[in-house]
Amino acid sequence: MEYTWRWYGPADPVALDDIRQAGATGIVTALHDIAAGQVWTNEAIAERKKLIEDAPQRSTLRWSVVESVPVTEAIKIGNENRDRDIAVFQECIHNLGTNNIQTVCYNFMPVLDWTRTDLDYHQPDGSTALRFDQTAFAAFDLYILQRPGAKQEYSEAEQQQAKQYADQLDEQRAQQLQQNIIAGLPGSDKDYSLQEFQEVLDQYQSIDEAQLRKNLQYFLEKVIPVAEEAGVNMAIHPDDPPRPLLGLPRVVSTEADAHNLLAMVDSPNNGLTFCTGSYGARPDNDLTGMIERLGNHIHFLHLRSVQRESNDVNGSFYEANHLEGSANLVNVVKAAVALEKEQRAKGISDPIPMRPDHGHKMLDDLHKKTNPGYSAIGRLRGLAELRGVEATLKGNS
Ligand code: DNO
Repeated sequence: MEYTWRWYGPADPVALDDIRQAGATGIVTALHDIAAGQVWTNEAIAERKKLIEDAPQRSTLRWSVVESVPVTEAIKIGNENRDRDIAVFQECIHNLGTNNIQTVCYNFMPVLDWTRTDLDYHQPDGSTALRFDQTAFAAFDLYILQRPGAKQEYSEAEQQQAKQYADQLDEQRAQQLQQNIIAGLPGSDKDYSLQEFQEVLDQYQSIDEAQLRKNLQYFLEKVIPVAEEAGVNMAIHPDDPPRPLLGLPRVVSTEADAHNLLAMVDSPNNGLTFCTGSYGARPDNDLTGMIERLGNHIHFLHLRSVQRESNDVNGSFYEANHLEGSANLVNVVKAAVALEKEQRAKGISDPIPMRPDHGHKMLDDLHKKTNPGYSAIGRLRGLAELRGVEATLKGNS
């Protein structure tokens, strides 16, 4: 595996020099300062690449993966602006290929990207983790956002629990919950107010799961040929959490969804980001089996383990240490190593880029400003543990 690290650009509190010391050689980043729907010019890409790669006298980093090129709501909704926005997306892919960046992560989650309710969930060892609490989320949906139609999506018992939860929130905690859900996480392209948020949700009123799949297919049919020509591997990130939220459909949550996506456009460039944290939040996703079956369509690995708090597909979960939690990352790394071996036999010698996804806030992280999930030391621990697993499996430790 190629060891990579997500970097949010020059404003990231974890600097490129820190990343060099963490043992990563690949950088995963995006031009976060360019709004969704705007072109990433050749010049802007080249400039960022230079910043990452030109560091004389120091060990080298390369810009390995883009995470993410944003897909606009117009594309996901399929409205009158989608062709304009797809043309921009195509141009971004073309320009990234020109700059020799060959892996592009993106996602097709309506409105919200990844979502958590608690960004500082205390762990017994004193570190803090990210958590998705289904009851807190329902409390937000039913009693803070007060989304029309929300009630039908929760059972009586869930509504009652959510009500109890909402009743004990003071103003500040209610505000915090709202902030965490709709504006708290790095990488999403928008900060919505509650009202704006509801307005965007409303635009999805007529978009059900089948329609969202059609819109994804339309997008892929236009984008994958451009990616083929540019030599870029497209890697869709799964839904996080992997289930519909707020009445919005989600279509990249399960193994069947992944196969469905690959069948939409048959091309090696039409591939996946295999995120063990996102897929692993569902008990019915068999992670190692998925790696075996999805095989060389996996262009990028996000390795982390969530602890599921119940066996329910809609259950709560928190992010465990990388070698703990519900996913068995030793088996996952084993499957990834086997996949690379298989690929080498077919003449594909490039290792699969992997990043330690998320990490606890721990040690010095606890006293610093960090991007939620993207602390330096928590991820350093994760990367070190995963490298150790790989080295042991390969017998070169
Ligand atoms: C979640 C996050 C991200 C995010 C992607 C989607 O799991 O850390 O990986 O969802 O950037 O494109």
